[in-house]
Amino acid sequence: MLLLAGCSGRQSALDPAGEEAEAIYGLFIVLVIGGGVVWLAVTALFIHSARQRQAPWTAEHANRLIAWGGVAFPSVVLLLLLGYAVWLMPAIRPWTPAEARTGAIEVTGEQFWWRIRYPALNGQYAFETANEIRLPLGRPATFLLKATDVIHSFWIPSLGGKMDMIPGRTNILTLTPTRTGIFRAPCAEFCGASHAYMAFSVVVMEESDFDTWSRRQVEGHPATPEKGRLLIQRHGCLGCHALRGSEPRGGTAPDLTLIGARQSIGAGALANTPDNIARFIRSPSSIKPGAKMPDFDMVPESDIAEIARYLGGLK
Ligand code: HEC
Ligand SMILES: [Cu+2]
Repeated sequence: MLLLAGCSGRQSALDPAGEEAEAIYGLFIVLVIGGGVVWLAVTALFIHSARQRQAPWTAEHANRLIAWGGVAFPSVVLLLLLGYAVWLMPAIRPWTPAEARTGAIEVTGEQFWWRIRYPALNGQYAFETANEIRLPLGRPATFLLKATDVIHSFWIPSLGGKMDMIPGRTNILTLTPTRTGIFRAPCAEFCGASHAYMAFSVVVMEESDFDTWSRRQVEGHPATPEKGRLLIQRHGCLGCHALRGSEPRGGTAPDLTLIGARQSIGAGALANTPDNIARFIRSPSSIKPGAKMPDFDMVPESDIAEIARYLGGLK
């Protein structure tokens, strides 16, 4: 029972919150119970025959046992399992972008963070964000999975199976959330020194909350002449990061437009607090080895605090 308590939670394939995860969970249960029954039956047979202490079997008797127990039985079991898996397959098949009414969310794996682009009607993307995916409850969401540098793997255990992200290729995956909540999705393919610090959060919301959130994202944040924003411009952060409403528009690093509303910073590396944002800016390399952002420990402490306060307030 104590061990079973570990099966629930925001990153567990054994606590499904989506249709595809439920199908995989069902397959898992059938395999565990089926395997358990076979094991018990063989063990019972073994004990039974060991107790009997009969004379050795004739060759004909032994051959019959091999034919039934070693050929017929496994063939039937494997055929049944294959039939079940083939029957299950259409349920976990990806939708083509044309089938998915809502357009497809483009997710790109980068060392060591996730670029996320939401679709607009005109085939462009409506807005870009990073390290957090929000989804409306009950609607199938199709993901176009890409990578820029090395192979990463996209896996939201609570919602479905995993799919590799391969440079130069687009893989498609469709997931349908059936429960609201916040889930964790780790990168599932070793991709470099900070692979273990490469996760994103998935927030499944009621449709009306989702619409409010995406409208906020499209609007971005007004470019008010606040001190924090001016410091971000002055220290050159916008060479890499985009902050919609400000020029220039960098694109090689996570979009910071509404970073204050995210669950975590640094792709799941730290809780999202102004103190942690300051820590990250001062020295990303001490939080994520190999991170592709230089340390900014030469920037005055008061400037970093001001920037962190400003970014934390972008909700
Ligand atoms: C050379 C490009 C570059 C510059 C310049 C740069 N960054 Fe970054 N920054 C990155 C990259 C790449 C990441 C992603 C690191 C990771 O998570 O692996 C990042 C991550 C971040 C994050 C975490 C984002 C998130 O989604 O959690 C914050 C906050 C941040 N940078 C702030 C700043 C600030 C403030 C400055 C200016 C003082 C700055 N950065 C300058 C490249 C840059
Ligand atoms: Cu990775």
